[in-house]
Amino acid sequence: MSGPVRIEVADGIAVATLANPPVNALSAGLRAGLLDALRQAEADSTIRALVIAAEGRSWIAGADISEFGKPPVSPTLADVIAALDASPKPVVAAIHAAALGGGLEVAMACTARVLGPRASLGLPEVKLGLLPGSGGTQRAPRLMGAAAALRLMVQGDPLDAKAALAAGLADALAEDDLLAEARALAARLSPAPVSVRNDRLGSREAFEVEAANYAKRAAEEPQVADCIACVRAAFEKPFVEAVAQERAAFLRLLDDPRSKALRHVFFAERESARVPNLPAGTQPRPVARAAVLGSGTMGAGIAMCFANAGIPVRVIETDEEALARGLTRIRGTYDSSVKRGSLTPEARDARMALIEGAVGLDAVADADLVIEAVFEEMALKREVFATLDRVTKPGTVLASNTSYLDIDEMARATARPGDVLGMHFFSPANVMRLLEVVRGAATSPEALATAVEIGKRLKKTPVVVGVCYGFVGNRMLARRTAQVERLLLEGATPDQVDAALVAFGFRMGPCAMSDLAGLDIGWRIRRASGKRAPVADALVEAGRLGQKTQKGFYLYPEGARAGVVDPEVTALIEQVSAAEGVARRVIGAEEILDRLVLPMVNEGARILEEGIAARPGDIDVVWLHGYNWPAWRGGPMHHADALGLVRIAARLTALAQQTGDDSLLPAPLLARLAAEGRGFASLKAT
Ligand code: 3H9
Repeated sequence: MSGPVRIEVADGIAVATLANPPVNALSAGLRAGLLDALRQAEADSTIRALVIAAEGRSWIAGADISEFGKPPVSPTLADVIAALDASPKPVVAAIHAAALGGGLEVAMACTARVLGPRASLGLPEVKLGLLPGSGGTQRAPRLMGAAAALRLMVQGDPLDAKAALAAGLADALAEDDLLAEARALAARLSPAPVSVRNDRLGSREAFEVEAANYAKRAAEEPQVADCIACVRAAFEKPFVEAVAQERAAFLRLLDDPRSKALRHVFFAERESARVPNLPAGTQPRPVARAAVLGSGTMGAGIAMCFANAGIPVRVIETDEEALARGLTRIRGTYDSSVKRGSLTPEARDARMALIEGAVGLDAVADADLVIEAVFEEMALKREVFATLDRVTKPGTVLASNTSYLDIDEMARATARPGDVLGMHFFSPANVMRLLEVVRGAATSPEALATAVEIGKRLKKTPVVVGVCYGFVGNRMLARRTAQVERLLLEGATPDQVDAALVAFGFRMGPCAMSDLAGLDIGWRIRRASGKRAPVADALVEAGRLGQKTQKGFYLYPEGARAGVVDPEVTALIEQVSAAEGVARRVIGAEEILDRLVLPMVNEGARILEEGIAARPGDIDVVWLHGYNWPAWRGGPMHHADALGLVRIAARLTALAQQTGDDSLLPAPLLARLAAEGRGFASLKAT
C-alpha cells in the first residue's frame, strides 16, 4: 500500500506502520491511512486484531499544527478516534518513541498500549495555548486517574516509558521486541473501549486538590482553566457530553490570539535554527575543545555552558589573581545549584573537571573554538584577535562575545577573516537560551555552521544576525531605552513605566531591569560614545547604581529584591525635567506602552530591510529568549501583525508629530507593508 501507512498481515494480526516523516504528525494523509487500515482490518474476516506501529523518531507527534486555522479536511482526527473507539476488533498501539497530543489520544482510543524503552507519552497542548481536543481530557483520566491526568495536561511534559506504565497510561513495557509483544497482546485481547470505563477516575477530592494547585495559572491561561473544567466534566457528565465540551473549548482556544502566538513561536523557533543562504552540503567543523578569554560574569557563564554540555573548556585570564576569582565565581554558581538541589555534587564535580584555568593567550593553541569575552573596547579586541590569529591552529573558529561592536573590524585584525564571527551570549550566559551568531562580511559558511551547531550542543537557541551596532536585540532595546528616558522626562514615573510593561506580560519593567543590571553599565557606554540620558545619568551621578547600591530607580532597603518607590527619585526626575526645559504632564498607560513597544517594532522593520535578520520570526525568537518577551504575545513582529501594521503606522506617525522625534516615523518597510495591507509574516512568501 502506498502513502504514509503500510499494512502487513501475518497470523491473523494486521500491523499498520505509520511513516510520515519527520515526526508522524497526524496530517490529512496519515489520518486517511489510519482509517483505511482500520476499515480493512474490520472488513477482512481473516484479521483478528490490528497493531498500530510507526517508523521514525516519533510514534505520533500529535495533530499537524500547520493545519490549524485552515479549513478542516476529512477524515478529521475525531473521525479516526471515533472509529478506533467503536472498533469491533482489538487495536494495540506499539509505541517506540514520542506519542504526544493527538498521538497519545490515538493511543488512548486503542484497546491497549505497549511501550518500547524509548517511548514517551504526553499531552503538551497547553504549551500551544490549547487543550487535548480529541478526547484526551476524558480518556487520560479514565486510564490514570483525574488528578494525575490533570497534572500531565497542565504541566505539558511527557512521561518516560516506565513512568507512563506506572501511571496506568500503558499496559506493558517491551524490553526486547516491541512488535512481537504488541502482536501477542493483540492476539489475546477483546475490544474494551476506554470511553466506557470509570473504574480508574479516582476520587473527586484528589482531583480538586490537584486543580487548586493551578488556580493562579487558570486565572491567567485560558487553556489551563479549560483543562480543569473538562477533566471535572469527567465526573459530572456522560462521556459524549464531556467530549463535546472539550471540543468546544478546543475550537475557542484555537481562535484565541494567545494560542496563535504560541503556535507562531513553535515554528519560528524551529525555523530560526535553519541558517539562511548556507551553500548546500556545508559541514560544521568538529569542536572537541573550546577556550574562553576572560572570566568575568560573561566569560564564566560561557565557560559553564561548555562544561554543562560535556565539552572541555579552558578559561584564560591575564593573571593568576583574576583567574582565581573567575574559577571561584564558577564554582560558587555550581555550589548554589547543588544547594538548591538542581545539581548533584557529582555532576558539579564532573563539570568543574571539564573547566581548566590558564594564564596567557598561548593556552588557546589546541582549541577548536575560541570565544573572547574581554572588555568592550575595540582597540583591545583588535589586539586580541591579532594574537589569536598567530597562536591558534588553522581552522579554529574565532568568536567575539561583543554586545555591540563591529565584528568585521575585528576580523580585519586577522589574516583569516573567514574564521571570525560573533557569538553573543545573554546574561546570565549559563541560563539565557538566546545566542546571536553574528555573521561578518567575510565569515565562511563552515565557521558559521560551526557556531550554530555548537550553539545547539550548548542547548541554546542560535539565531544568525548581521553586523550592526547592537545586532538585533540590543539595537531594538536601545529604541525602548530611549523612550523610557523621554517618558520619564515628560512626566511618567519609573513605576508607571514598569507597570505598563508588566501589564503587557513582561516579568519586569525596564527601570527595575536597569536596577538589576546596574545603571553604571549604560552610563559607561554612553560616556564612551558621547551620548546623554539626562535622567539615568543624574541617577548614576547621585550614586544610585541600582540594586548593588541598594538604590537606583527604586529603593532596595536591606538588599530587598523588589524595589520600592522613592520620593527622592521623583524629585530628582522633576529637577532634571526642569533643567532640560521639558514640561511634565500625566501620561496614560496606553501611551507609555505604545511608546515602549512600537519604536522597537519600527526598528525591527529597519533590521529586516537591511537584512540584519533574515526573517521576522528570527527577531521574535531573539526577544523571546534574550529579553523574556512573553511567549503568548509571540514576539514583537508577531505582536505587530496581530495589532495590524496600518494601525501601527498611524500611531507611529502621530507619536513622531507629538514628540518631534522623526526616528518614530514609520520605517519604509513598515509603511510599505501597511499600505499594501500586509503583515511582516507575509515576507516569508516573497
Ligand atoms: C494536538 O495534538 C491537538 C490535539 O489534541 C487535538 C487536535 C484536534 N505538527 O521539534 P523538531 C515539525 S496539538 C506539525 O525539530 P525533534 C517541526 O516543525 C500538537 N509539524 O524535532 C519540524 O519541522 P522543520 C501536540 C510538526 O526531534 C520537524 O517536525 N503535539 C509537529 O527535536 C521536526 O521537529 C506537540 O505539541 C506537529 N505536531 O522533536 C508536539 N511536530 O524540520 C510538537 C513537529 O520543517 N512537537 N513538527 O522545522 C515536538 O514537541 C517535537 O517536534 C518532537 C520532536 C518532540 C515531536
